Amino acid sequence: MTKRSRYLLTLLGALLWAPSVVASSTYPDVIRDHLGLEDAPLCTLCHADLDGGEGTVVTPFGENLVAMGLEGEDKDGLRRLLDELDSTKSDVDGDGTGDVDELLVCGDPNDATGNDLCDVTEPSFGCAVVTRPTSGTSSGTSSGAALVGAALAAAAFMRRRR
Ligand SMILES: [Ca+2]
Ligand SMILES: [Ca+2]
Repeated sequence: MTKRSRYLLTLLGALLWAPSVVASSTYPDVIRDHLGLEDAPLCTLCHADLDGGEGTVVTPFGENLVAMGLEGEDKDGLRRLLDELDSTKSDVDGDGTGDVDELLVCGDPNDATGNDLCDVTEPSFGCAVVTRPTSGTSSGTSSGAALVGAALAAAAFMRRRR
């Protein structure tokens, strides 16, 4: 095995070890696609902050989905529950407009005062890129570690060639 092939195997291993960041769509993407929205809603539609993650669902909309049986990584279940929310005209904030109807017009189903969900800056990170819920830690951290490992392997290889 040549040094080059060892290097390539090391790099490939590091990349495979990294969590799949782009391969799996997440709940915000499922909501966007299922409802035909222009943009995916922020993680704070359901979660306490933009990091998302298990045990951080705190909003009325998110708590309602959990009460209806939604669990993590159940994209089909989320689609089914969105249809159910739509057909039952669920209105968790009690402002007279259904949750799904609010999402369709950038309204906030968690806020009866008329906040506009589309009038916010999208995060460049957060639950929309977290795809490994079982780790309990940020996958961004392990992804970064994998990339650092790959960079170190490349640097070591380049040093040996000199
Ligand atoms: Ca409402
Ligand atoms: Ca509302």
